Amino acid sequence: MKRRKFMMFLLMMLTLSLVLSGCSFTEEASPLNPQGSVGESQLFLINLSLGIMFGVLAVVFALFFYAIIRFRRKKSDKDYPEQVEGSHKLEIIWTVIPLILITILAVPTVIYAFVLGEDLTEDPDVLLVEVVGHQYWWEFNYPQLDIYTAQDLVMPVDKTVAFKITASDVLHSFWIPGLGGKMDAIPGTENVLYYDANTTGVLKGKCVELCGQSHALMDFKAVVLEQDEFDTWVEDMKTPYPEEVENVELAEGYEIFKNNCISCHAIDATQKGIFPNLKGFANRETVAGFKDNNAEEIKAWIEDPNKMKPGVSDMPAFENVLSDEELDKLVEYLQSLD
Ligand code: HEC
Ligand SMILES: [Cu+2]
Repeated sequence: MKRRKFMMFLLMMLTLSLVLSGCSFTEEASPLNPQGSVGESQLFLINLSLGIMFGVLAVVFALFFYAIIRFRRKKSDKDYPEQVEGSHKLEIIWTVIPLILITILAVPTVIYAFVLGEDLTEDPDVLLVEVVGHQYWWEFNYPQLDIYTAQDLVMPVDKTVAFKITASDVLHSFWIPGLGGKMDAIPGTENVLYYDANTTGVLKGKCVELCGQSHALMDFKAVVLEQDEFDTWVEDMKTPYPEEVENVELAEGYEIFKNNCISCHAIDATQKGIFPNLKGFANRETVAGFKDNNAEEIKAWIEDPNKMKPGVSDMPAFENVLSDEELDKLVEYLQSLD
């Protein structure tokens, strides 16, 4: 019976450790699988401190088990064992060893704290991105390139990208787990952070400060491109959407957009608006930062943003404003915004 209880206990512990570890067995970029030098430095610090901790743990447990087995009370023991007190040698050993370990831990930690905390936003060789957190979306501005965009953070591979991070309403926090640590986005304050990516691809980004009802849906994507693809993206973003739309279907959609949406959504990336700039929307990974970018989701979003993202207060619902046909035309138009 006792044995069964023990096995149950083991099983519970195993399950718990799996749950706590998030069961992440994928190859996805994460702090434990970083895709850039910042994340790699931080992983080194994590491994170093874990290594030292496990080393200490192993030694302490080994001594502990040795002591309880070797000095276990025997049947023949009638008295207390001989009581000893004070040992210069031992005291020096257990003072000096921790000092050495703390030093090994402290030196790289302090060095990296300064290196990773450096403000590179004035450096002409880095790409500067201004990040603004809003309930519940991300604005990304590229002042050097005169580009204003949202939700997809497009960046070139193997290049340092410096971020100036702030917020427009409440506290948010900017984080791309695959690239490195996070940084608070605070209204009225500009925090700085930098990342670099060493592989191309799409990485997950998140808001990591509880900021309201849809905090958990305040996601974005970091799209890492080869330098030449990035240059093409910049060029595309700077090409204005034609004033006159030739395609008849699209022209109708554009008309509906002009009447209902353009007061909030710019479609010219060189124009800073107050709400998400929709230039390049067709190429975005997601709708509203977290839904697959397809016609169905776009339509559902326009019909009622609040249904998808509870608490969105700035974008009205259009399900009772526009007809089904108008919505379809609008979706088609949005899908032409490249
Ligand atoms: C009063 C301002 C306002 C109006 C009008 C408005 N929107 Fe929005 N829209 C927003 C805001 C704010 C968001 C971001 C909400 C969020 O994600 O939290 C948004 C988000 C979006 C997104 C998602 C953008 C992305 O990159 O994922 C789309 C698409 C969109 N709106 C389309 C439209 C269309 C189409 C219309 C017109 C029928 C429209 N909006 C009208 C304020 C507005
Ligand atoms: Cu947030």
